[in-house]
Amino acid sequence: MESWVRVLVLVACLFPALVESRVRHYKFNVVMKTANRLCSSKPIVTVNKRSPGPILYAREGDTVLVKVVNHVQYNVSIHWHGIRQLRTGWADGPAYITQCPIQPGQNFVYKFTITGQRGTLLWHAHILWLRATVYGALVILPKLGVPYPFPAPHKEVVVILGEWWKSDTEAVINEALKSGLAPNVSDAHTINGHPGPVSNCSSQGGFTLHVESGKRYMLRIINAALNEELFFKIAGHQLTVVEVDATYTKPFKTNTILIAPGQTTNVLLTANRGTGKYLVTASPFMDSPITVDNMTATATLHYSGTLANTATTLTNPPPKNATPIASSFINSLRSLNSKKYPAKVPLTVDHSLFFTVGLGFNPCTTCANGGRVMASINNVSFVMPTTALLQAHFFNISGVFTDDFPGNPPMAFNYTGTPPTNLQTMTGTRLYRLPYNSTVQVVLQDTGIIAAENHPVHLHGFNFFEVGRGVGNFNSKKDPKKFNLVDPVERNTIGVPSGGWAAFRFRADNPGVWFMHCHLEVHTTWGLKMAFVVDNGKGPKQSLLPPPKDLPKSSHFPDSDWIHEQTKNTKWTREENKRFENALAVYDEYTPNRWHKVAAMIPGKTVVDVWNQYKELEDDVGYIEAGLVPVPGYSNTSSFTLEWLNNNGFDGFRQSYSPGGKRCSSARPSDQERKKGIPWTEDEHRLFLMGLKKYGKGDWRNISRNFVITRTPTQVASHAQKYFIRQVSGGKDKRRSSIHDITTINLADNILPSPDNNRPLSPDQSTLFPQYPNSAGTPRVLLDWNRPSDGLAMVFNSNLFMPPPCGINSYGLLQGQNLSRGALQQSYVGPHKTVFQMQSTQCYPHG
Ligand SMILES: [Cu+2]
Repeated sequence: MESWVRVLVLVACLFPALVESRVRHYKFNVVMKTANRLCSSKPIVTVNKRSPGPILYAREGDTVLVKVVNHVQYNVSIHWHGIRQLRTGWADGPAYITQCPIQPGQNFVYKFTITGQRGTLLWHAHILWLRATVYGALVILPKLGVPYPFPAPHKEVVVILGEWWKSDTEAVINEALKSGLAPNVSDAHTINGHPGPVSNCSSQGGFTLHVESGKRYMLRIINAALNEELFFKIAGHQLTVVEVDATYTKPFKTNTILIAPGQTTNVLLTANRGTGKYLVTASPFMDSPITVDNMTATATLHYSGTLANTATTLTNPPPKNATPIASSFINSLRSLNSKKYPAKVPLTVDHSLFFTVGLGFNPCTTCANGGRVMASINNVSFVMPTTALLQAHFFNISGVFTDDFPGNPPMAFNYTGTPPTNLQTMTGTRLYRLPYNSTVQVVLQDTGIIAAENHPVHLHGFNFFEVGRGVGNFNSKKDPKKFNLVDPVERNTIGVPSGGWAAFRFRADNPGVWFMHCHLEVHTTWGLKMAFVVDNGKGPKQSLLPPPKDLPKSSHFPDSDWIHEQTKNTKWTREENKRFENALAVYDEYTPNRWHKVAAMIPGKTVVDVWNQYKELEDDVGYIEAGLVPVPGYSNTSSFTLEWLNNNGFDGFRQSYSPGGKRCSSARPSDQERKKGIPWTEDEHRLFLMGLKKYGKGDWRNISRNFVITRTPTQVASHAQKYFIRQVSGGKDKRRSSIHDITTINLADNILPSPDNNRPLSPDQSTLFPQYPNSAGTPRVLLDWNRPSDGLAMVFNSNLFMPPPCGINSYGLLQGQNLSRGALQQSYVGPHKTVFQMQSTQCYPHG
């Protein structure tokens, strides 16, 4: 051996950390597949033709690349549930929150590094209700050579729980949205994809967990169900809980575990019986009067050497309303809090938030009961944006969201007692802004509106510590005294008890936009969601990284390659500035590919250059406005010729820009025809100032929407620009007086309307009822994909029911389709029989 090779090998042995981190590549082909369950078959969306999908294995410290190729007719995005995504929020996955969805025929490589985490998590689709079948386990092994803090198991097995509908799940939720009522519950629960033997239906078998007597196993249990918390137990065996949500816990023994959607639990199981078969059950937990799927999914624990005709030892699942069993399990959870794995609970709180979570009821003339069930946080039902929030945040795109999410409910009431008379919720795309590294306490208070209910609330981008929980109303004086700040359980999904509250703390050390929502999919759909926007820190590695090159296209930056262009020249000449101003005037904020076009008008400047210049200009105007800076270089009005063109036909252009093209989602609701070329009236200007006061500079869309309703956002922007110039030019200006001289100082506070109480239906809400093109006949599509395992090119003939292109919108009704379940089912029935295979545990990373 060459000596330098020997040195390398020696280094590798002495410093395993230097070589152990690996890059792991996965390919997820999202494809349709006909699946058989409960004596009926239907086409489902799958990853690599499997549901549950492939297990993603990695080690702590690894970088994971997953190429997701969308071969189906839905828009798709995948969420790596519980992965912290430090500074890489672009790979988090919730559609319209951190990315535009991957459109049919498109692909995206999710790239993230797993830092400081090891354990079991899950991945799932994060759009529509696709996660009903698009889900799988995410197993993070400790770094090479690092042992578990508990006795090593002989073998590890993934046990992933799910829910199965005979009907198409998109049809189920669309019907519900149309009627305003709750969606149908599932027809069965599943364990590794199998409901288990079902009466009246020839057995398709069930999952079998093979064990050898005397050996120790680790079960990585995941609840991937859409809408139900589940109990899990095994006849005749105790389970030792050692980890939840990829954080180690103090080990404790239990007969039954409780697991909410989005949660994971690792348990050790000792096969301490000689032989035999033992029933494994997954059954619903629901301790309020809400309809659930009562079916118990079953599997079998099978000792090697057991005779085939041996009777299975049975067990009764807990009653579905077994609150004491649920509470006892949750109250037993504690962080391991060892020297190696300390519980870093924030001991002080910078932001103390009190959020009510629950249902509501809003008017709806077309709905069955004249209204629709809603859900909200602090009475805000979150409206999904049409531009991804993270992009809007990173690129400072105004009008997509506001950062005024209320830290407290708008009105105090007896949350778990008599509900208020008005059950209506507000709507909005409102975020809560957090400075980098601030500490946050959130108390989630369930409300009894319509019905009290458990809410498993999931926070993206962070783990948090569950410092307390209780029944009834949270008492801000007494309850915090009982908080556990020593070894509270650390997780990413917290179960808010029915008619009670739960409190958690976290440190906002991950810049980006982070979704928080109920992990009961039905509640999320109804609006029980919000997001935090965490600002960049000032230090190194405290900023959100730029978006990846292949991030699915949005309306604002259809060609996202631009970010990777190099900055060429940071100095700007007077001439360049002038060109820049002209370009801004020509291409307004709604212009697709705006910065490319602006850059094209200034020779020698790249897209990044103009972007930076724009940011600086914006800051300048802000400072000038605030009176912090004596009028700078731009003082002389003749050199500051930022006269924005007044609506030079962009509305028409916008409308002709096809929503089927590169937009993030549905077509931007077309602005009504508004007056063009007509001078602003004094009243309009006053309304503008009110809007400016309410929404701030830049949110022209909301100012147009809620105040100056006679003007488009572009017109408002243009007007604003003139107004600010007038302000900047101040006394030096010798021009005639104008309405621009009316400033906010002239406005009496008491005349400010409160548009939130009385605002028209937000255009964003119209995305609930989009117009779909009717699908012409049964599509017959030919799709190619490579199965990563064998590399064979396959031909997929979807000569079955396919929904119309839903790529455009997440919350669409299938208009023009027959929505009756029977009709759908009939069209699903096919001769295909599919066997879903349990993932074997032998595909560990070997590096
Ligand atoms: Cu909920």
